[in-house]
Amino acid sequence: MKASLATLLKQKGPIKKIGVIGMGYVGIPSAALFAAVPHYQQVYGFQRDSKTSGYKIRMLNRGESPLKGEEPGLDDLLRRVVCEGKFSCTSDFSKIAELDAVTLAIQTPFRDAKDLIPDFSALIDGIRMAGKYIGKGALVVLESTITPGTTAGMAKTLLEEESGMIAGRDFALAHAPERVMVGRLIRNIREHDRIVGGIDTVSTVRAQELYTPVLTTGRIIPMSATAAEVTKTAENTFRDLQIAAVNELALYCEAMGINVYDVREGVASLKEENVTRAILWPGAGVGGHCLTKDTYHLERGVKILGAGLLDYPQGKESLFTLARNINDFMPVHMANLTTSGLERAGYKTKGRRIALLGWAFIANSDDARNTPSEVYHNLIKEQGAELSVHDPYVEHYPGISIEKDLDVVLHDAGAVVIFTAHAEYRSLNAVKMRELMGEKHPVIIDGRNMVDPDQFIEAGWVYKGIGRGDKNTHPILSR
Ligand code: SAJ
Repeated sequence: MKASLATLLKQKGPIKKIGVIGMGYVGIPSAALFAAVPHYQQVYGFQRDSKTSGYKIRMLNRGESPLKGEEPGLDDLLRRVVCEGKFSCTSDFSKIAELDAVTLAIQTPFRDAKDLIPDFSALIDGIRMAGKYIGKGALVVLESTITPGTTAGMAKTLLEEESGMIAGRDFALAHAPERVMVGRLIRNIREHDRIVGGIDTVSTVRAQELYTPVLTTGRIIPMSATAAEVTKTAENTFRDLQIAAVNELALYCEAMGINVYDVREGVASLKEENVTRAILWPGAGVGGHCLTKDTYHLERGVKILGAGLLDYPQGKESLFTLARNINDFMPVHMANLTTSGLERAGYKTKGRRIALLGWAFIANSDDARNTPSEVYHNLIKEQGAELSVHDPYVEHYPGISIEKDLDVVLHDAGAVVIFTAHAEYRSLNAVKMRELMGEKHPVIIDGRNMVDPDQFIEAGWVYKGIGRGDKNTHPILSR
């Protein structure tokens, strides 16, 4: 009679050796934190030695982080665990055979959001590699954000196919979604509660054992693998929905001639015991690798797991995808504000030079994945404008030259458009900028409420801001 998984894990003893497949924003801090746990003996980071990302292996083995941008605590931790010989990075996936646990932190973008077709190619490669080498009693954990049903479905099938073993009998399998944000990776992994969902209880308990030592203030929240997948996709979908709600409100406020930030302050002021009116911030768009796709993972999940079972208003679009459409509209709205702003200054968009401030999708970061700035850039370029891009953090981006010197992008520009809330844009000076631009009525479009409209209006600018219906039709002052 085959020993049960629980017996197998008991015989195997506590987790000592761990592998992390995927050396990116999630995998690197996770591996370093596992390696910092005293009773974890060895941690391997697995990375294919490809032209595009092979360099990471050599950097990591020198104790250097290949992640750009500020990541408090990561550099010191990495240097320490490499120095102690607890962490190393390799492209030799056969080392997985000696491990007690393997986690996968691999990107899961969508190939076609409209038809809900994800691009799981990189994830499938990673799962197959894990399946090829795992031994009896190993634990496999998916940390990537995935369509509900993937762990107990596709992943289980692939692992069993590659290993010739049975999940839940010969090895444990779970989903423990990452919940990190760039700029605070280490803190998020330690302090956020960790959702842990196994395909069975034994797998959940084994995964709890893996993550508990890494947490400081965070707690483990155990549930089933599918519930964990829904939790993760839902928390990002809800955030996207909240942002869409305040973006729609901002569009309404523009049309009604009022200031959305007054309204926001009012709505947020209604507090009572344990109840807050969570109203987020309107803006020029929603970017990043998470909110832009996790709604579609949730939609795909209910389409597959709930096929024929969902009771929903006939012919009505999902509230969640509608929210996606509203947030995807915001960079388009920024283009509309630019065109109407230039018209107020007496110009067509065609032939105008526009200074685009902020290429990163989020403030004070170099992360430009799915940046809304690109949607705007392409739209305005199509209208015949010439664009120059400034960003203090983003170094490179395919097809875009990013300028570090603000004066260079402002020189001879007819309009300035703020897309990212980088801190330095709070101290823009209307008079100095106007001189640099050499325009009688330069135009400014504020997509993140970074500047004081009155300072610019006073200096003879044409001002337009997201949600600023109170200012967007201001009289133009001659200066
Ligand atoms: N944004 C707004 N208004 C807001 C908040 C954000 O327009 O009030 C925009 C940002 O400018 C950005 C985008 O939305 O373009 C996403 O911003 P974010 O703050 O949500 O950053 P992410 O996508 O890196 O982080 C989210 C977080 N999810 C939740 O808070 C539910 C993070 O906790 C997740 O770990 C991360 O997704 C992820 O990896 O899933």
